Amino acid sequence: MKDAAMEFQKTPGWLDWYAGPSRPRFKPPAGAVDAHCHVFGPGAEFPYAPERKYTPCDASKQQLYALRDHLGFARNVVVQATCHGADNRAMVDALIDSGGTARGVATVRRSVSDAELNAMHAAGVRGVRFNFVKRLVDFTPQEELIEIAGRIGKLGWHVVIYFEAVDLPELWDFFTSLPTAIIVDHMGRPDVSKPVDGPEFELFVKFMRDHANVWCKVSCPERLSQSGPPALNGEQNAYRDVIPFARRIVETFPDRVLWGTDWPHPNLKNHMPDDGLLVDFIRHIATTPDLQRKLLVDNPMRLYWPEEAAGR
Ligand code: 0GY
Repeated sequence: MKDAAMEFQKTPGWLDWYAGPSRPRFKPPAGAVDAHCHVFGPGAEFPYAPERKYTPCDASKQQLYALRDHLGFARNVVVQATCHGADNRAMVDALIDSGGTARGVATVRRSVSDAELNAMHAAGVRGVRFNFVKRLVDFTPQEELIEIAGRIGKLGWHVVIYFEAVDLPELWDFFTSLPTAIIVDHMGRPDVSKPVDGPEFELFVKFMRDHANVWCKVSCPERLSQSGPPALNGEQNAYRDVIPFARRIVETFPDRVLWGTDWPHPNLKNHMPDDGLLVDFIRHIATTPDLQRKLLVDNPMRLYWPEEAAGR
């Protein structure tokens, strides 16, 4: 049974996602996966969580799948957003409706039952997300997260982690103790005004180099960039300060990188990206057809559709 319809007021200043994105000039390889995107509500059907730190605009599964088709992608990985807390119904509903073309990443608490985990697995969930970005979530004790990681590992799931680069030293021992594959959101949010070979990003590269279970999403130039969007720089130079960081990761770890739109782009303050131009940006970070195929097809298929990847 659905909850009674509720009205939600967007966070003041909230930027809605970009309507009418351009059609990318870069044609993704056949079977490409958008491995980081969200659905928001709609709030009247899937209410936002009481403990949320922001109230977004609605962004439905139909709108997400229309964008997928428009951009020339074939599949999605829908990541539970913090505005839905540990209520995964909107994300799971999107997976069920996708006809097997979407997998999901959930947020769960230690109180989750085995039956709930099994039902999410049947719907297509393949991971849980641990979020350490302080503006998005309240603190969760690490012993609770370790317990969850042990349980979901038995299902063959992985852990997605989201954190700020400055917090990596403090979180290092916890991350390296996790028993599953670990997928880092948005390159660990580097400060791209610092050198790509400076101590902060070197630590992240070491994290990946020393731990073969760590993967990375080379996503969110629009979130990380300080040089800014096409409107400021022209399309050729858009988000140019992010390119060396993303390229370094793609070229050093070509078999452990993923890419996603991050649609509908929560919490952007200054501009809302044209998703078509974000797809065009891929050519700057994965510069050969071989790297592009690994980033967009082979790697996400191995992680989220291993049963199909094995037969390819
Ligand atoms: C992202 C980034 C953000 C938000 C969330 O779950 C979320 O609320 O992930 C952010 O504000 O940086 O990956 O969507």
